[in-house]
Amino acid sequence: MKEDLPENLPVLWSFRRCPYAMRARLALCSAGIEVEVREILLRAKPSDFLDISKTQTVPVLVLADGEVIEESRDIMFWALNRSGDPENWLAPYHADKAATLAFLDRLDGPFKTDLDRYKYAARFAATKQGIAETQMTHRTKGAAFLCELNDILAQQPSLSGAKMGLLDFASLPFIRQFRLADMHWFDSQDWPHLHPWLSHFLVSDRFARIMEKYPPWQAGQPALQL
Ligand SMILES: N[C@@H](CCC(=O)N[C@@H](CS)C(=O)NCC(=O)O)C(=O)O
Repeated sequence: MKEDLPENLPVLWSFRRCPYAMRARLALCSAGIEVEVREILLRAKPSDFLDISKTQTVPVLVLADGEVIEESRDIMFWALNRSGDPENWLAPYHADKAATLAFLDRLDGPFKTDLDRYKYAARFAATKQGIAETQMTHRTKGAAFLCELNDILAQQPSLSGAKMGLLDFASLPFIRQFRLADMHWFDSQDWPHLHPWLSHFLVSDRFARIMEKYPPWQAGQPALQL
């Protein structure tokens, strides 16, 4: 975290534990793009954030010219394209755009739905039995997707191909969350290729860097850099 920043950096409105914000931060770091980070509390969003964000969700990136990029996926693509993609994260996209977008749609659509209903089942059912059933149904569906990822990782070192890239870093924060719902259960699953892929990420300097803690942003505070 640096405090002495150049002026007119893009501003990233972020929330440390949000998987969407994590993948945006991962892409910005890979791209080497300097941004001012403004950490917010989702239960107390500052008015400056509410004023610029249509969706009122994080992450949001505000460029120096005032352009606002609201979707994490768009922030990833913006950062990688803008920087010339130094780590070649976009290799799978260049190789097969339709398959890459279909993967991201599946991840952000059905898998994220299963993740939320598994992790926060009490929000989706009224009785104890209903909660338990919701949890099991969506854990099973999410696990089927994770089995598929394990099978891909049996064939190649990463979801993106020979090297870690867009598909890996777009999905790892969500898979981490799926594990956190019940680590004992997750770690006991027969996914011999998925487990080391996730663990490697969780102990990486890359992950440590984007998980640095920032105090919630307040108007007038010195700018903090990612
Ligand atoms: N489609 C958005 C979704 C972002 C999103 O849903 N973020 C959550 C936090 S993980 C959020 O800000 N929720 C608003 C809230 O909880 O008030 C993206 O990909 O950036």
